[in-house]
Amino acid sequence: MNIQWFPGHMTKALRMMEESVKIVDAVGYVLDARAPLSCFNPRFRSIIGNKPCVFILNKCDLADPVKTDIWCKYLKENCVNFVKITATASAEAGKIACAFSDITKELRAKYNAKGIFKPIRFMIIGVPNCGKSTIINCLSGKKTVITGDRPGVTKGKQWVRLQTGLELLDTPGTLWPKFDDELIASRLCFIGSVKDDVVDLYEVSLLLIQQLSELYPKSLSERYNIELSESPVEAFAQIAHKRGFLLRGSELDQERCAKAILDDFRKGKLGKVTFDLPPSKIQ
Ligand SMILES: Nc1nc2c(ncn2[C@@H]2O[C@H](COP(=O)(O)OP(=O)(O)OP(=O)(O)O)[C@@H](O)[C@H]2O)c(=O)[nH]1
Ligand SMILES: [Mg+2]
Repeated sequence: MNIQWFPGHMTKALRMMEESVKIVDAVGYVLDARAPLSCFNPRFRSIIGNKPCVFILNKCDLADPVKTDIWCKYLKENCVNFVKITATASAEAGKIACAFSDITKELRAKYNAKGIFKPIRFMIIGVPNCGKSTIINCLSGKKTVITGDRPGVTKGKQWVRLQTGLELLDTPGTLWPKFDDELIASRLCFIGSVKDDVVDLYEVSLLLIQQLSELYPKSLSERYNIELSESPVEAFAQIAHKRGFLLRGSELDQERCAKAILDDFRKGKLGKVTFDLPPSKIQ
């Protein structure tokens, strides 16, 4: 699967993050709970350096709760700071604030001891569309930054000051120039981190069908009322026929059908799904 999407604004964003990390106290690293491993950007490790970092497992409402628990256990065992949330639910703000407060405890104690009042600064990073801006809005209790159900919504850096003394830096979602692993590339497409225009959506939908059939065999048959099939091409054709995605001469309307399947997945209509399991070693 060939993905060519590393636009200039991502190179600029990574450079901006390298600069900005010097003036922040900690990093909030957002992972989509449906594919946490695929959301690890190989460039982020050197950007974060030694800054305290909390992983934010977001979109838990769309993820398989059993696998989310496996991830939480794994992160805990590896002494990684994390919080699992659904950023679209305003009630989750307290959980995020708590996690941010925990990870900056020592720094705040130091400031308090010296009688210094200084805001605590967090930089929020992650692949496109994982919910960075939504998390900032959740914490601020209102729509402060723009969000959207497509990648590349946040274009530049934006500081948001909260009354609680927190300052949050929203950053544009970034990827990396070359994908060596097809599973990772495909999962980033499924969760909408890669722009739909730069990939072959038919190919992406076949990969989605293939992976869902392996991991959640009932999800497609229940949603589309089709027979389970070994072949993704055959399953795709069944869905197109059931849904009437046909062109003249009963040819399949591949583009409309592919978009519909991906859209259903992204809206959670194919059930709560998680593709990635933890690796044997944290990255
Ligand atoms: N179901 C669900 N949707 C979410 C959640 N968090 C964010 N979203 C949705 O995901 C989409 C992307 O959210 P954004 O906050 O714009 O994502 P981002 O990481 O800032 O994206 P870029 O700025 O493009 O990198 C929006 O449609 C949000 O409403 C969540 O926890 N659950
Ligand atoms: Mg954003």
